[in-house]
Amino acid sequence: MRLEAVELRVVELPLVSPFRTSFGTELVKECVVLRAVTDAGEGWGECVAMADPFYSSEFLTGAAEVLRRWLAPAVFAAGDGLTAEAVGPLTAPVKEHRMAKAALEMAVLDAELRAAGVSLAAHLGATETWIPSGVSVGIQPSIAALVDVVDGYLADGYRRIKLKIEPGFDVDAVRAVREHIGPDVPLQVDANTAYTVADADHLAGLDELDLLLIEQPLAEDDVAGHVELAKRLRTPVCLDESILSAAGAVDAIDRGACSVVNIKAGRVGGYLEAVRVHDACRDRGVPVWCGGMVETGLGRAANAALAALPGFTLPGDTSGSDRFFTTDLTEPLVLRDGGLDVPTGPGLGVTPLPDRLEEFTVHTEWLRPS
Ligand code: OSB
Ligand code: MG
Repeated sequence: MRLEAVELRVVELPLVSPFRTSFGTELVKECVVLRAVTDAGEGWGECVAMADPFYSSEFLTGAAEVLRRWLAPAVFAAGDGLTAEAVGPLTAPVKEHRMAKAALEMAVLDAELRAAGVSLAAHLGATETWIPSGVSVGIQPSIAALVDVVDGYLADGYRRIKLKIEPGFDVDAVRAVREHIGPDVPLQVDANTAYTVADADHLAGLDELDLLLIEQPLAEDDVAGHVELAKRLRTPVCLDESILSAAGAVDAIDRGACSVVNIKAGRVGGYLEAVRVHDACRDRGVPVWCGGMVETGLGRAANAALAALPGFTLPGDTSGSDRFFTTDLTEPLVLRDGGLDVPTGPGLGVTPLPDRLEEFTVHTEWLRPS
């Protein structure tokens, strides 16, 4: 295969409601969407870098720049014989920028799989045709509002609730939700690095609430802090922001920093590395689940494929399109019995609807070999 051109778009989709985390409030979804044009046909990629560098150091316009100046040229230079597997090695001279690399690999992989008539799920090694879905619930203006929002998602059928927490909106809010939903609904929390190890005694107040896990309580580079916290909490510690590769996951697990791993393909540099994270965790008996980055239907379909691998033993943040969007870029992914059917069509199994893509695009450019 040969990469002939890449269409780089910036899209903006309105959200159904503001999504608040400890690092900020999103009012719209903004991301880079790539169309890889190859001699074997087209493929689509979505970059999960957010508008601001508050979840990680990557950000939308930075990702666009690194794609246009270094990543696309490196893959154009491969000429004939390009494979999706080669995109990682070809772009390795560029340090970090994993979300940008992941988007380009995703687009090339989609093109390759569409040409071969193979679904992403089959290619990655999926063993399930349907996956249970959890939902990530943003920080709300009050505990009463939080309980109402959770009720709505349970009525939709979600199988697991994840509450965003931050200092001042944590143990009391989670206790109120646990008392309201009862002991049987799987519940977990995500702090997005909002605490320090000095908060260990306070966070131990979560231990009696029977949580599946606490996600990323401390700073992304604070491995030692997570080791210490894991010893002081009964609630299992799960890492998100800290895990950037399969090797990093192995290191965190071996050091005792976490006993569960959130896998996001963008954060680790692509769906192929995500499978390697999954394999490493599975070898070590560590459960994984599929995280989300408020993806459009493109990334959402790909996440459903990834989450169908056998080591994904906990429900992911694999919500239906309508959790975030009234109108998605693709045909919506629709919740069925509290989960998603794994797409079966070639590649991602979904494509942007042309009129939607035009409606939501705020910038378009073409990248070509020089
Ligand atoms: O930490 O898991 C996170 C969204 C954006 C950035 C980081 C995170 C999240 C979520 C939402 O929790 C997950 C989703 O897409 O449903
Ligand atoms: Mg998280």
